[in-house]
Amino acid sequence: MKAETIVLSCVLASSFLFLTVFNKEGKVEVCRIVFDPPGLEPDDEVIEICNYGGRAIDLNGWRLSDGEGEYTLPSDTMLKAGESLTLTGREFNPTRKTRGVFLSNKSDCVRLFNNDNEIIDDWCWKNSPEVRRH
Ligand SMILES: [Ca+2]
Ligand SMILES: [Ca+2]
Repeated sequence: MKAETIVLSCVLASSFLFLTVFNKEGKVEVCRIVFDPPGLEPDDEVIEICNYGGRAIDLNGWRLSDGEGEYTLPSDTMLKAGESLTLTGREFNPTRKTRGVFLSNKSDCVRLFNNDNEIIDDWCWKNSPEVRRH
């Protein structure tokens, strides 16, 4: 029994270590938002997702939300290290519903969730045409 407990402890410890390393290498952020585009609303709105980590991240099952609408990223979306994914309103709100992901020009928030429903990034704004982080 004791040996089993030790083995289980080792397995749990290595899982924890793996998760820690995984999170450290996988740094994904919402890096640019254009909520008040010069063109069409909401078609030309932009949400850009950047991978600043050292390895590719599978975005299968990841979601964007503005608190009203939600958009699930396409299931085959891989984001390589150092690359970014630019999504427009044509993708995240193709039906142009105001209750969809429709980015208010005054104040709104965008949240990025992974497939475990954890918040990866959370970004709010007020009164500026475009916001950028880096
Ligand atoms: Ca807008
Ligand atoms: Ca909104």
